[in-house]
Amino acid sequence: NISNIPPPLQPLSDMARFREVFKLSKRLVVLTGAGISAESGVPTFRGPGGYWRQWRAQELANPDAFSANPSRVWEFYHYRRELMATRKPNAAHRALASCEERLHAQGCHLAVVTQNIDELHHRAGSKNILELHGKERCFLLHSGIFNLDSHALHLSCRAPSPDNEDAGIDVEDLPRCQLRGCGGLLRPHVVWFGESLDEEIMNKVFEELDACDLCLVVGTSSLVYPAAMLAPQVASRGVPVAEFNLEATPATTRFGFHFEGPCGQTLPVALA
Ligand code: BV8
Repeated sequence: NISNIPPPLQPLSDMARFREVFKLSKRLVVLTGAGISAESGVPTFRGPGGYWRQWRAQELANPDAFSANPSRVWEFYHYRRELMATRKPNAAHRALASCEERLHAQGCHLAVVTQNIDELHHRAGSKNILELHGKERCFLLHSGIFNLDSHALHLSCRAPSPDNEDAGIDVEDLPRCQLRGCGGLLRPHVVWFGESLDEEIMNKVFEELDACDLCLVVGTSSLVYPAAMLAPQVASRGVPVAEFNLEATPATTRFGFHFEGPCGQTLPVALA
């Protein structure tokens, strides 16, 4: 009967126990998602700010949406890029950066593997960062020249409220390649849904994960693949994994530690 069914695995939330493990760690990998930037005022994908106008990010962050309506997708990314002009790293980003510096001085190693494109880890001072899904700068499809300007985009309202109309910017007026003789339409330098992740970056990620003796998973819903399978793979090797989130996720029961709360508060305590 029901009383004989063992309770689901309740991950430890014993900070003292985690810190014993952390003190022995020589090679740490920290996987981060949108939740680590939430306390910087950057909307997450599935939280309250998860919609831009009437669309979820997933409906815009894909090649079909871009070819169907490049103006709308560019407005979405321009809004997100402009938002970052007034957003700063929070205590969680800073705790990771100072922990990386401290471990490095002790001959140890910390790598940040992030799904985020907001570059807040860079701005907080982290050095060893692997960006799974790119960064928000636009780039040419065939050469890595970055080009951020588009007068028409600056004019468009871009505001996220659902009753805002599309700016309907002519494709000729969207960010274009400045290389002589090209003039091609630029796109954001990110990995969209349905696009493969960069092989070189993934190889480096697997090297870090294979070598780590402790893994943290911070502020991700663990819903998007292949990022969502990385920490469970580490846990399946018997390496300790600690999840820092506001709530349980589909991956929580795979991990030995789960610390519930805003990571801007929990992570600095864990890594002190
Ligand atoms: C690929 C860049 C091969 C762009 C992003 C069916 C089953 C399984 C997989 C698939 C499937 N169908 C298709 C797929 C593959 C698909 C996928 O996984 N889909 C999902 C939705 C089912 N994946 C892909 O397409 C990937 N490519 O697989 O290539 C291939 C090729 C062709 C066809 C098929 C496969 C590419 C995925 C990358 C997409 N690009 N971003 C941009 O940013 O605009 S994804 C984007 O969402 C993020 O980068 C991130 O990766 C992802 C998830 O977001 P999170 O970071 O987790 O954020 P979220 O809002 O979801 O959660 C926030 C969390 O933080 C919450 O848990 C919340 O509780 C917590 N939190 C909030 N505040 C705090 C907090 N925690 C702590 N403190 C706080 N203060």
